[in-house]
Amino acid sequence: MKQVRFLMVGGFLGAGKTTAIARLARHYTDHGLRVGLVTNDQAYGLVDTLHLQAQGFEVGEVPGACFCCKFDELIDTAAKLGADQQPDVILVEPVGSCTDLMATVLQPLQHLYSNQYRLGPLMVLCKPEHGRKILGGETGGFSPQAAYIFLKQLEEAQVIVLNKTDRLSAAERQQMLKLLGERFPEKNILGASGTTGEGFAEVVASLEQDAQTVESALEIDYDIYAEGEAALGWLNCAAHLEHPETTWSLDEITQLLVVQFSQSLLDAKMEPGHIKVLASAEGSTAVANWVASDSPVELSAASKLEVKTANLLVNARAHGAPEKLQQCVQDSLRAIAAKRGLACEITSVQYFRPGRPEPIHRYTTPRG
Ligand SMILES: Nc1nc2c(ncn2[C@@H]2O[C@H](COP(=O)(O)OP(=O)(O)OP(=O)(O)O)[C@@H](O)[C@H]2O)c(=O)[nH]1
Ligand SMILES: [Mg+2]
Repeated sequence: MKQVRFLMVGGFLGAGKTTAIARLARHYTDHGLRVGLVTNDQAYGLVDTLHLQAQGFEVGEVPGACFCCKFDELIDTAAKLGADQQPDVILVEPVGSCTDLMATVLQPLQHLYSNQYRLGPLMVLCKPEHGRKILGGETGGFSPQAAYIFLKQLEEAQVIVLNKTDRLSAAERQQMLKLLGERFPEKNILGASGTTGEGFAEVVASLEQDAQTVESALEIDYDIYAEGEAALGWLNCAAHLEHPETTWSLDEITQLLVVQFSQSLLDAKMEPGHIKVLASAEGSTAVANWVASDSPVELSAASKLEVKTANLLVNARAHGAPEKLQQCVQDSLRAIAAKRGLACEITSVQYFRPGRPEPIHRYTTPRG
């Protein structure tokens, strides 16, 4: 039986997982390999799924809880990729607030499905915007428990990638690599940029190794982990925007919305993990993102479209109460719509604090 390469790329909210996975998927496709992707979220209506599909990739989605709690769904979703012809490589993106993935997902997969999948090393991206502070002993605007998750993600990595190096000065990059090296002296640590491709040859080479056997599971306190996740407000929402007569720039409004969210969250003192909006119309998409209180809002994908109507998907994760997050998002949507004379209808919304992770499997020692 053909063994499909199974690669997981983790890392904190907004670390650049989806961007890196898209780059890796393009790399493998360019080399003649068939690629399938799997996304994951605590809620439904994922920006990442639509964003990756818009780039032409085949994407399976596991919504509603993290992979460890939905292990069987991950297996079913991965098995359905490629329909009549299996992919050669499956790239998997876990939720950015998840950790202990080695013990709860990868080891069980290796043990139970070794005839189907060949595991690569667990790669974890270090988000520089919060990493600099958290590795320096601060909490980066989050609760100490959420900062604990950030560090546990890196601790269980087999390859750590300091991502977004294009955004760092040589001195900042050196300082972050030094901090990572001091804290994780045994690990393979690389620097790369999912956006520019700098350092990606090394990233690809490191993924060619097989996963190393882990002698014991990550030492982790599930009470702290659960508190860390529950300190985050989580919101997924869908909306429709329309102007009865004139066209408007999809890119400009998408970016303006995230700028408005960012101002509202700054006023509420809610540190963003990742606020992202995907707007779609006429088969094209625009995506705007905000990943840290001291970073600018970015239009990461432009549509260059002038439209009269568009559908929006908002995925927002920030430190603080989900009710406050919902208020900020709703008020911002209404404010921008009113300013531009647009009719805005919110068609669905889910907001909550993530529940305690309850893994289906947890392997504490390797199993043959
Ligand atoms: N400058 C720069 N920006 C990047 C890089 N990688 C990602 N970004 C930006 O960081 C933001 C978040 O990127 P994503 O790839 O969506 O991050 P993610 O880890 O998938 O986010 P979640 O799925 O929400 O946890 C977007 O604005 C990206 O354009 C990079 O290497 N350099
Ligand atoms: Mg993502």
